[in-house]
Amino acid sequence: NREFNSVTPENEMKIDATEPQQNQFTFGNADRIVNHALGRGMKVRGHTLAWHSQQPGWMQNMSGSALRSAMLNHVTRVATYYRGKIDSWDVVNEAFADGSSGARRDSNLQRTGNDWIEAAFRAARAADPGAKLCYNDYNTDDWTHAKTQAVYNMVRDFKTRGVPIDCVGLQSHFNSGSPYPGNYRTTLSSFAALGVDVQITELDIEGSGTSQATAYRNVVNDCLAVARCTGITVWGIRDTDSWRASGTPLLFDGNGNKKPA
Ligand code: 9MR
Repeated sequence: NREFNSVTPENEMKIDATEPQQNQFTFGNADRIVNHALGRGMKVRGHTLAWHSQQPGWMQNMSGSALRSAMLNHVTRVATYYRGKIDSWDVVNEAFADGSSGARRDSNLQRTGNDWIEAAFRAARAADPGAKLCYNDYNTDDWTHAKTQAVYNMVRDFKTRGVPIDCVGLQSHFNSGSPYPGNYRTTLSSFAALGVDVQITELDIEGSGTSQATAYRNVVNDCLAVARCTGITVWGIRDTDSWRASGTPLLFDGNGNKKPA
C-alpha cells in the first residue's frame, strides 16, 4: 500500500482460476485483489485472458472451433465482469516461440487458426471498451532477438489493419542467462513508435547488492526515457514470495525491508 499505485494478480485471473469448469466462473480471489486496489485508488492490470498455459483441464482437452468458441466466451465473460475496473488487460500471453524461428508457439489455441490472437483482442474490446488491451510476452526485451521482431511485426500488422491493440507488455524476467540487454531502450521506443503504450509487466532481476541495483536503475531510466512507457510492474514484492525466490530478484527482502535496488 505504501510503495505501489498499481497491482496485478499473479495467478488469480488466469483461466484455470476464473473458469475452473466450463461456463462456471469463479472470481472470489481475483475480486479480493481488485477491491483492495480500487479501494485505495490503485490501478489494476488484468493477467491474463488467453494463454496456452494454466488452462483448466476441460480447455486443455478441447480443439478446433469448439476451443475457439470457448476461448472467446472466456475473454468476453471475464472482461465483461471486470468492465470499468481494469486499466490494462494482458489479452494474450506468450503466443510466440522461443529461439530463432520468429514463429508462433504451437498450442491448442494456435491450432484453432492464426487469427486467434486478433479474435481475442476484438472480443476484449467489445466487452470492455475502456480497458487498454495488451499483448504480453517474455524474451522480447532484446531488440535483436527473433521473438522480439516477430511480436513487433504482429503489432505493426495489427495497427495497420485496425485490430484493437493498445499496448505491449515486456515481462522482463532478467538473470544471468537472460540479462538486461543494452538495447532495451531501443526495444521500448521501437514498440512505442508503432503507436502503442509499452508496459514493463513482470520485472524481476536476479542478483543482489550494487549490480542488481544498477540493473533496476537502468530499466527504470529506460522506461522514463520513453514517453509511452506507462508502467513498471515487479513480479512480486518480497524475494521470498518470488517464483524465482532463490535468485532474490525483487525490491524487498524476506522481511519486507527495502534492498539497495
Ligand atoms: O509467478 C507465477 C507462478 O506463481 C505460477 O505458478 C506460474 C504458473 O501459472 O506463473 C507464474 O507467473 C508467470 C506469468 O503468469 C507469465 N509469465 C511468466 C511468469 C513466471 O512463470
